[in-house]
Amino acid sequence: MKHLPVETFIKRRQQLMDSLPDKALLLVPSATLVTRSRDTEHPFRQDSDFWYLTGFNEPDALLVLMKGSTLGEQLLFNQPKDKIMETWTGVRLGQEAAVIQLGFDKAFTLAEIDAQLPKLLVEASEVWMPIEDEALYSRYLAWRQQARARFRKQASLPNRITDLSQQLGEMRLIKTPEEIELMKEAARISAEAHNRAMQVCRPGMYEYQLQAELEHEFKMQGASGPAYGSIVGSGENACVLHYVENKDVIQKGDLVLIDAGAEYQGYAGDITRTFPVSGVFSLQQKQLYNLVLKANQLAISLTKPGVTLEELHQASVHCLVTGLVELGLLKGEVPHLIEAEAYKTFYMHGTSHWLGLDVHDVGLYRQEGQARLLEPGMVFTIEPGLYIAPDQQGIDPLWCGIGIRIEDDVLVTETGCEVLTSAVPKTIEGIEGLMKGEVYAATRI
Ligand SMILES: [Mn+2]
Repeated sequence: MKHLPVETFIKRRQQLMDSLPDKALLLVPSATLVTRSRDTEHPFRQDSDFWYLTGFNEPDALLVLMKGSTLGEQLLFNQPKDKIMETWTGVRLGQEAAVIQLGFDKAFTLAEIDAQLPKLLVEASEVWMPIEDEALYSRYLAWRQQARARFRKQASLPNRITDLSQQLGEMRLIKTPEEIELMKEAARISAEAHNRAMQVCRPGMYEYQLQAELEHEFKMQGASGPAYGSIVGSGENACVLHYVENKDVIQKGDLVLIDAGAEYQGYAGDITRTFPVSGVFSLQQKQLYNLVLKANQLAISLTKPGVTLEELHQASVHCLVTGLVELGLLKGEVPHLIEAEAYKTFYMHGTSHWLGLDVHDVGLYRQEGQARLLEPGMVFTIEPGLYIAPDQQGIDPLWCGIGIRIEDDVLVTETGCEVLTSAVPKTIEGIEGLMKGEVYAATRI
């Protein structure tokens, strides 16, 4: 299992403080447990920002950073050691070990928050925190009121709060070499799970059984589980973009669309593949599939520093519309069909999203009204698709109920890009070969 060293997290905290004015007070809360039913909880998943800055996987903690603070610059408030509670819910790190293992200047118990925060506020020049976090904001107001009451004379409280999420989003958008290693592992495990699903798929299986095959592979390979709800849609279920019920029997002659990715050390893989249940594509399936594949490969070939995700989307749309006209599914002039957004009947989603600790990762898509330019270290998906509704009017019914998406994860490099998910086939020959039992050798694009 690969782990990031504690120095990485210390450095990130330092870097974040260095990007802000002296005495700026930063607050980053951890996630909390969410009730599933009565006294059971959903599996805990740490808040991505908190994880990015601490590598600490317990609930109910608060990270506090303040450059030049008299109390210490890197502070953690976390659950106390508690022998009885630990017997029930697992070992807690506690304060002493938090300083040693996580590299904090000081760690306090949760009970000390209300005593320490008002003191820090009096010292602070301004405040940075996730401003959409209502629970944190109301606690912040209480600390302010306490500060005013306790330090009536000296109190000159900060009068500006800025959204920390955006600042962190920009940091998280550019992946460091050690993050890229983890993302490659998430992509590799995800790819192997897709290969497994293609190899075991048979008519008569349930969609949830294919889901179980994928998620078994994730866990067996050391991923914490799926990075998002796995989508296994056979036949016309593939036309439902976020189909997660996965409840139907997989029928001979249909395609199966699987959109699933593993989460490894907090980082998401995100792959979609579409393949024939019986191992061989029909003529219509092949024609539509090759069109989506062409758009996928075109967008990948255009990816390099300086281009924008909007340009990649426009290129994909142009490619798909041209092909749809050739197949007779759209009628008219390509530029006009694009302008009128006629293609949205068949292609209604975007081509890309950032990928990282969140599957739809943070980072601005536009800056000052302009689509931002790609830079080395950015990771995102390329996922064109075509979905012909089962009841689509005005076209040959042979096309109806076919849904296809082909999604890869790409890393922008100095000269172009690297496809992180090439270990799972996507050409017709590659997929049919793997399903026949041939060994698949990954290709570059
Ligand atoms: Mn995606």
